[in-house]
Amino acid sequence: MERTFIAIKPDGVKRGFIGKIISRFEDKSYKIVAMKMINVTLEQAKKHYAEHEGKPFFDSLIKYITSGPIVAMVLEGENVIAGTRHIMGKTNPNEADVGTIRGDFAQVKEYNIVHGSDCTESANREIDIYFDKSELCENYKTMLEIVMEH
Ligand code: IDP
Ligand code: MG
Repeated sequence: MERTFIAIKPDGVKRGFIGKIISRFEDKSYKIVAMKMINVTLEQAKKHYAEHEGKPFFDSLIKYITSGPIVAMVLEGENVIAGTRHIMGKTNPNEADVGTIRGDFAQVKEYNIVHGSDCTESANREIDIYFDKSELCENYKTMLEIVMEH
């Protein structure tokens, strides 16, 4: 089963959308394997966004992601990487469809309230940046998993 790293960015936390954003993923029955609220360190931020180093918005992006706590999550499910990016909508909230998180809750490309990994390699890399193996809750089954066993 595929896993992804999701983060509610500092603007999502400050604007009080933690519950609403998590609900979008829970509604789809993705399994929450790990979740915590943390202050991103400069080192974590630079590692996370290494692919954007050198771009005009890089410094501002690092400042943004370290500007307050994020809610970090590991979600699991069938094609969860593509599925969560679909639920989040396009990077630019003005191009994101209505009904997506970014389309419904954000206005500006930079401050788009949520992050999701874009491929398996990114997911594994990002999960490693934010979570210790011991923080992944692998000792429970969702109702969906229980039902699918029967
Ligand atoms: P993604 O978050 O949809 O995967 P990326 O291209 O990986 O989009 O960009 C990472 C983050 O950097 C975006 O979510 C957004 O916060 C910020 N960002 C991306 N492109 C721009 C830009 O052109 N101007 C300002 N910020 C940007
Ligand atoms: Mg990205």
